[in-house]
Amino acid sequence: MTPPTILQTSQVETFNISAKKAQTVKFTSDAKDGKVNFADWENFKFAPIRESQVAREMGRRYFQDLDKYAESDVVVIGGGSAGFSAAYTLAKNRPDLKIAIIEASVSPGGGCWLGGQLFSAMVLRKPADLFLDDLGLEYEDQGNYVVVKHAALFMSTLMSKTLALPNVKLFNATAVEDLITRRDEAGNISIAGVVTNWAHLDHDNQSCMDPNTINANVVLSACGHDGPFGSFSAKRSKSIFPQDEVKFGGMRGLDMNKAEDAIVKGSREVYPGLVFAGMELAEIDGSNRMGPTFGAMVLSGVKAAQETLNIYDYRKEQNEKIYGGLEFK
Ligand code: AHZ
Repeated sequence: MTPPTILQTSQVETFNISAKKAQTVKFTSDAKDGKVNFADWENFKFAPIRESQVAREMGRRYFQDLDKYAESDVVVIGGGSAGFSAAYTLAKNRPDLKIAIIEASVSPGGGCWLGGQLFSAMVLRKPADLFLDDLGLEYEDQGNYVVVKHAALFMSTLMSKTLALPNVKLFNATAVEDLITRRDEAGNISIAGVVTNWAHLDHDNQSCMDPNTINANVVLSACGHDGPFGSFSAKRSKSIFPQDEVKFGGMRGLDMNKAEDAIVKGSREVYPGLVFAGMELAEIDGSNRMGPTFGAMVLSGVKAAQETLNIYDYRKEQNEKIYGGLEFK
């Protein structure tokens, strides 16, 4: 076999030099002297750093966030299109509330990085275009529906707008393993937070790996439809609220027209302190799936956020009563 040809440095340089044409790269960001010029590559140098500085900047902030969000106002489970739309709406409308998003995957976004069958464009039926306007996202108007040129453009914009809000913290690579429950004097159970763990722990080789907890006045679950990860809270609720009539109808077949209205209208507090949004709700209500049209995921998040705010003060008061009026910050 002929060995691969390895170019000598001089050959690479010769090639580059013959292909080069001087170009100016412009940045208008935080220029100190009126211009940013990375192009002086000969004299290019990063400012110095010690490795421990990097380690401490990351570690300190993460542990400060764990401390701050151990008492969250609302926990959103699942960072897909419904979960992020809900978190964005909540955090924007109530800057006084601390919103934690718990996402099992390292890469948040759920099933919303592509349209259907791995195609790029994303279809949203009106009136979901109003949400896109709020995000400042461009789309093609096709009458009854709009098209965003790439689902990833939608998801990354929604994510960046949400994560830039000062009252939101995303804990990704973190799974909700259970729900915190409370029983009031009358014996009624409500949800008062989540039980978490690193998502990538190898539970199979350890006898016990105790989890961590986050208290919250309302939990908003948007874990997606059933599958290896999906519909976690819906499944767990079956044994937490066994006295309730079983609310786990199982998602029905695809019907875009029926499915989208049903999911948005049905987004609500299903169990005390536990609001559902997105496709997890289809599993509870036994409603249809809609496949690759995303208006319902977005507006289900908006409706679920509104339902959360409607019950928030009541659930907070109830939570504090259980602790004899103690307030938690
Ligand atoms: O990783 C999951 C995903 O990002 C995350 N998740 C699930 N269980 C979790 C747990 N702890 C933390 N126990 C968890 N995170 O929840 C996210 C769900 O996102 P998704 O995009 O799957 O759900 P969605 O309801 O926001 O959007 C669903 C969109 C549709 S509709 C549809 C169809 O009709 O066929 N298919 C999809 C994917």
